[in-house]
Amino acid sequence: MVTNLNKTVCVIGLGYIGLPTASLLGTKGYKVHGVDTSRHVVDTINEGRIHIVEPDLDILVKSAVQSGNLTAGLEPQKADVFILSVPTPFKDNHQPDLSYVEAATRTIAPYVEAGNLVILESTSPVGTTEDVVAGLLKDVGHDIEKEVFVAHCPERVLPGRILTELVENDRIVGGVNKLATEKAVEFYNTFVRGEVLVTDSRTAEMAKLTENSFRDVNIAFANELSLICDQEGIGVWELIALANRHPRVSILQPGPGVGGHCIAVDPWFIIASAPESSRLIRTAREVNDYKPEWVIEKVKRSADKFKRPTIGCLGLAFKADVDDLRESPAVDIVRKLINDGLGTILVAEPNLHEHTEFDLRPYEEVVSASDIVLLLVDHKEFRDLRASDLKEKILIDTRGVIV
Ligand code: SAJ
Repeated sequence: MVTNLNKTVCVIGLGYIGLPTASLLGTKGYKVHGVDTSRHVVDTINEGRIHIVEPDLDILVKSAVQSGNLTAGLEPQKADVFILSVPTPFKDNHQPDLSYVEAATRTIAPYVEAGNLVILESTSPVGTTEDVVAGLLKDVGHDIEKEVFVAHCPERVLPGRILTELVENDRIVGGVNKLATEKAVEFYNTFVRGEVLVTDSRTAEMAKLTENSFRDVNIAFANELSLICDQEGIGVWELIALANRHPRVSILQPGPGVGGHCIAVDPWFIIASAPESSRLIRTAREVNDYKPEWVIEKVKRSADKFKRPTIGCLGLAFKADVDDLRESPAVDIVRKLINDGLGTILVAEPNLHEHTEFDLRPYEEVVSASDIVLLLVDHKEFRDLRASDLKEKILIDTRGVIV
């Protein structure tokens, strides 16, 4: 391991990646200043508390803040290393929205000095590190060939396991030139136990998009199977378990659709830049995006059997045991069921205290009051439910967890 010699780091964006990264670096000897546009986020962190749910993050943030190694603010500070971890969503037409990366780069530009390293960690379309980050810094007079080192190192951590994976995962590092790559590799080697793999910034960008597209395509296969099995009267989870006993088959799990800020988004970055060549990736997106509609149709067919059914929806998050609702198919499904006036819709989300749109209830109450139980997320709380306890109810289990 290389020592960090009390270097300073400025992290822009204190969300699901920025905050864990900032607090981890704060406990590894770096002096870290985190920046966010939300006053609430900044205040919460400065009090040593967190605004998101992620195992053990509260302990890490508290310890980094108490040691004085992590501060948060609305404005950047001078630093040796700048890390940009801001959102990269897509626009209505599925084209990448790089406005946060542009804004973050403009925000740090006046603080950047010769010798600094600037790293883009946000998942980005190919060329973003060169054209947007290095490009904007160059436009304001920075010498990105010899003085300011710009690199991409995509985050690859799985929500729910972020702190472990931040340290243990291999990282892909690619600079806009050789010198930038070297500087960035040196930095990651100070706190990553996994291997730091070296490439250029465009390949690093594409690698991240590839990983998430691979997963999307494979989930689409499972979701397509769930539609076929439903028609054929075959239990899809039993089928997948059996097929997966083949030594070279490893099918993922069907669900109510693919959510989150990564897998449902990143493949579009590939499609946007190579539309003619990415037919499989596009079809996978379409298959996964169709799944929530299919679930709604299934609920409608069951609801037709009642005058005005009570439908209990279990889970809103995009996946198990997180509070993250971004791009969550469960939210879309619940919203549609309410808008369609199918009956009385009850909602449980054990990882949230409240929601601006839905009145959340304890899941036991939701289950007992419902004619139709719609399981949308495989949260640990719901795994204790048994089909035998739901006998007189209709159960639609989109995750295959209730036995
Ligand atoms: N899902 C299924 N079936 C499965 C697996 C997942 O329906 O068998 C659904 C989940 O319910 C969820 C969505 O897919 O709605 C995505 O969940 P996930 O657990 O597959 O992935 P994320 O979005 O939490 O994190 C992914 C990870 N990428 C890969 O595994 C290739 C993570 O390593 C990345 O760092 C992250 O995207 C990211 O930030 O890009």
